[in-house]
Amino acid sequence: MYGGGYIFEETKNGKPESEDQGKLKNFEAKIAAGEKIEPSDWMPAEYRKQLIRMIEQHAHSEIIGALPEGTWITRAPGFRRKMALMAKVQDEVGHAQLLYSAAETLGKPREDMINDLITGKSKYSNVFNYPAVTWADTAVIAWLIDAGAIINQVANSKGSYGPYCRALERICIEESFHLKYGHDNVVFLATGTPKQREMVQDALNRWWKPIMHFFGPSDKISVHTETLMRWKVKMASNDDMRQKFLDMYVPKIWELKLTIPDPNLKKNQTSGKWEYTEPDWEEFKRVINGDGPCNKERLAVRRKSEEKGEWVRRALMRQDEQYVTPLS
Ligand code: FAQ
Repeated sequence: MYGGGYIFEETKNGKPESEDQGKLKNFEAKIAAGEKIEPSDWMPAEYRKQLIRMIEQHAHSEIIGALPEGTWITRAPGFRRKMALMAKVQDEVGHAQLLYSAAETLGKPREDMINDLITGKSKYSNVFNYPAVTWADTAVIAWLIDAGAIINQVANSKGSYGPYCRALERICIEESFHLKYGHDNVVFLATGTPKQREMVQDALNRWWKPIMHFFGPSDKISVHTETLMRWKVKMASNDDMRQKFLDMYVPKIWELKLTIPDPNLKKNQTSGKWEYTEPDWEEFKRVINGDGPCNKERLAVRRKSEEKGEWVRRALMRQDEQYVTPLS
């Protein structure tokens, strides 16, 4: 079992169970047959470890992902947009809850996951370390980042780990509402006054690079893809997901007569693949390792809400019968 100190190896007669070739064969045969692996099923320690890493990072991304757009709730133009944005942000936090629950089925306690987030030990998506400078940024996030998330998550919802796949299915249904909301906002701005068009073009210029990074490092340098694809945790490589996004969304962006800030972006008619300027992977590494424009701010907000909510959690857990609220 998953235990204190995160020892993932299960042992049998002193031998790590992950070395049990018979079980491994059955496990891989099940995956090859398209069956789901459930929490009580035997799984190799590395599969468990990889799933915890990926689902936990995904959960953190949803909860931190609520912050860039969340800062616009009070400033959204008009009551209708304010309500829609509030509902979207609330959905994203709900996705985090679903994902933390899915990760918990693998044995890592939620408190430990939150602790790893706020101490900077765990990663979360690069994109949420950039600021939403204007209202148009929220439109671009809701359209294109949600689109990228859907491409990734619809594919991976057909994967091998039952609890994660079921969470992804539900998340994708909600994300598709977000995408429509984001598209509506982008179209409104792109077909509006020259100032509104300029705002949305500026936002696209700011977000293009983080969006290209969003799908993960190129297949040449991706660390985990091979193992994760073998075990059907990832159903396509980072580059293939990026290509799919370009295929689906570049034409839609061009349709709005917006300019994509990459002079090298074009579809190679022979290979059928998009060519683009290789994203700066050094910048990507800096951002995911804590040195992006908003990393410190994002984690400070999470730390603060963790501190402020501590009394509620303690009261709920009834660890302190004599509990008094901070106001008393
Ligand atoms: N950001 O070997 P690979 C959303 C790390 S949800 C940060 O290729 P892998 C909803 C990676 O962890 C968005 N780190 O890794 C929303 C690894 O580091 P490690 C989140 C990244 O796992 C919308 C290292 O680089 N989605 O947006 C990123 O095979 C709007 C090497 O990379 C998910 O989490 C990145 N972009 O592939 C919310 C989906 N890419 O752990 C609010 C599930 C890579 O060794 C508003 N995750 N890294 O230290 C996945 O599909 C995969 O984990 C990838 C990365 C594709 C993200």
